[in-house]
Amino acid sequence: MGGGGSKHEDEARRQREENAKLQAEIQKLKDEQQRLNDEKRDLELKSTKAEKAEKEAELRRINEELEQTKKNQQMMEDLRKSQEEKRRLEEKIKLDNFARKIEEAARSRVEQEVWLRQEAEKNLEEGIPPIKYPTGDQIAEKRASLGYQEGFLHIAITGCSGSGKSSLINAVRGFKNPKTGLAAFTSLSNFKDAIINTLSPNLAQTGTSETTTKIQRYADPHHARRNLAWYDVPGAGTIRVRDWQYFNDQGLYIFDIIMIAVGDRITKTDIDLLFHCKRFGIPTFFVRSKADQHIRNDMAEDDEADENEVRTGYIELTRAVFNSILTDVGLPPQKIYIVSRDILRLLNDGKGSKPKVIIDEEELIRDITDTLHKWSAPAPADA
Ligand SMILES: Nc1nc2c(ncn2[C@@H]2O[C@H](COP(=O)(O)OP(=O)(O)O)[C@@H](O)[C@H]2O)c(=O)[nH]1
Ligand SMILES: [Mg+2]
Repeated sequence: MGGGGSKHEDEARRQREENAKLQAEIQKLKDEQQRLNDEKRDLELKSTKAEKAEKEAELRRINEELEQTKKNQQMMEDLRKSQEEKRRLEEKIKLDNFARKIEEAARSRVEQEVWLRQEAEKNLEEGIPPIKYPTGDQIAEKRASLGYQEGFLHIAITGCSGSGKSSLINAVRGFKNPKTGLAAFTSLSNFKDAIINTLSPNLAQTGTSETTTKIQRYADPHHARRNLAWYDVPGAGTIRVRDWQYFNDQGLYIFDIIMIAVGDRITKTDIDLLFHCKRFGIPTFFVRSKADQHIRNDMAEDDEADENEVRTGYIELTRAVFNSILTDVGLPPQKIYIVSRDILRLLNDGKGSKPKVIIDEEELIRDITDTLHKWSAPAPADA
């Protein structure tokens, strides 16, 4: 070997090379460390990000839950408030209704008294003899003789002779009129009917001449109306006495309800009856019977008449006439029930057939039944 290199130089070179190697090694390690550090930082960064996101999500969820709970609480509170408000309103309505009822009762008592006083003064001025009112004894006597029973609703049907009173009494109880006279003997079954009818005190006798001479009481076969007593009163027009005397003689003042039947036209007698009922504070049902007959008659007057139109015209005219009469004589407005015997019977005979044409028959029955229920219902204890 070129011998020129000293041992010392070799050593130095080797040392340098060794050094350089070490340096490279160190650098490599440093790089590695750097890489690891970076990786570590990266990893750390990533994991904190994920953790943070998770924490945030958790936080959001908690917030949402909190929000929801708050909302629920608010809803419950609102609900409670509105229920309380409703209860308060209901309470108020109940009290208002009660107050109104008392006020109405008081007002109608006062109105009735004022009306009676005015009437008495007017009669005095016009020289009309004062109305005679029954004494307590007379009332008790009439009640006993007519079979007035506490807890029963007593309805008298009055009106002129032939106005259809007895037919109404039969029909509202679901019965046909008894066959009488010649008609009873036209067939064997009619004959049988006639015998049954004669023997049956349950049917009100009907006919063109007045058949009722004294007040008759009839029970109602309907279970729902078992506390209703019907009374057939002799025709008002048949007795020639002062109008109030008829009312007093028949003892009409003892009745709970008076039904006035009008057949063909409204007469002074019918209006007098309305006045008497008002004097005695007795509610009335004003009934225009025989509607079928009237409509048939109107139809006969015009060949081209349309039945529906004729019926509508008849109903409107009847109501208008009645209203204008009431206004003229100074009576408060009230309903007029337009009915036909046969329709009333079909609605009440329990066979369930529904007549095609109903005018006021259903309403009449409903209003009577309602009146009965109000009558027999015990007074509410709390209102
Ligand atoms: N077509 C028809 N005839 C009736 C009606 N109501 C009663 N009548 C008849 O009118 C007549 C007198 O009836 P009635 O009930 O005896 O009258 P009252 O004298 O008031 O009792 C009788 O021939 C009944 O058949 C009805 O709604 N339609
Ligand atoms: Mg009669």
